[in-house]
Amino acid sequence: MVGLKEKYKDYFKVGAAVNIYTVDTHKELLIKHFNSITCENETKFVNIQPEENNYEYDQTDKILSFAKKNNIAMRGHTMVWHNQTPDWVFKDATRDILLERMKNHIYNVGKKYKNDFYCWDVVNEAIEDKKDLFYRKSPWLEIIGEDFMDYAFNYAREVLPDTDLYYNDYNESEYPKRDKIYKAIKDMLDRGVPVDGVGLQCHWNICSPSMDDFKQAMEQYAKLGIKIQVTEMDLSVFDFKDETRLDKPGIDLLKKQAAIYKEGFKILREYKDIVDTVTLWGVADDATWLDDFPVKNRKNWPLLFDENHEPKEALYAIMDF
Ligand code: 9MR
Repeated sequence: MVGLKEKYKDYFKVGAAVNIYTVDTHKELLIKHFNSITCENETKFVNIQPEENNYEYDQTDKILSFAKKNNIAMRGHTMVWHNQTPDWVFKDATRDILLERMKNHIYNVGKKYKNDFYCWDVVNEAIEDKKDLFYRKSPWLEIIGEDFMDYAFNYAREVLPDTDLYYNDYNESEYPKRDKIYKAIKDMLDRGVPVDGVGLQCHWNICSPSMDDFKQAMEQYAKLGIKIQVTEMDLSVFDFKDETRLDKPGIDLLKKQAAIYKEGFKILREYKDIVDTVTLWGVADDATWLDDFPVKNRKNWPLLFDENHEPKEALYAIMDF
């Protein structure tokens, strides 16, 4: 079978999230099928700068050396987020102090991987899911104010003139969240803030989003006139509120999953001129964050390769065009 990256070479890069273990355990699949990788946790604030001015780059460097050796591009994830950010960042912070800490972090990590990462998720998940609020409540918003994203992108551009800078979020196809994501980016662009792309996480499940909604969302984001990446795609075999446990997924379920992947990739191919990369949030079903979310310790099968690293229906479905 031809590799995914080969099959999609005229469309977009195909990526996977990795960690320091899966670059060993999943290396055959990574090398054959993927030409972009994202660190699942290693490049987050708490991992990179757990204490002020104490930068830890060893884990990322291990993954980077794997990427370089195998000619795989790397995306950065993520600089400014409400999660996985150590407490010291917000401790006793005034607006000026927090902006200074933000700038230091972005400058340091940006500079370190300047020649290595082709893009960064500069800000992650800043838009609120609930209808009545626009921005998500977070210490970044509360301490700095609504212009915290402007600062983050401007700092990132200062240190990374040639790297694509992304705003990344989930529930990207849901209404009204997609209108809010669109508006937040559009307003930044109108203010001259350097946003090069929108990252759609695409943590989907067997029931949602509908592919009609996804298509409409793509149409809307395309109007921003910037690049689009799918940054964290996977497809849970359970509806979000469903707490069922299964020993293994039935063939019908896997077929349904494959059909959604097929349709999703078909839509993405239609936007190949602006879709830069489509990244899966993991490589194979033996290592997925969904085994612990939203139900703790429940097996899930959301990816394109099974627990034995064999292709699933879903893989064949997205290769069939
Ligand atoms: O997959 C990541 C998991 O290992 C971590 O425990 C979790 C902690 O917040 O973050 C997961 O990755 C998230 C990503 O960084 C941002 N979008 C949602 C992802 C899944 O939670």
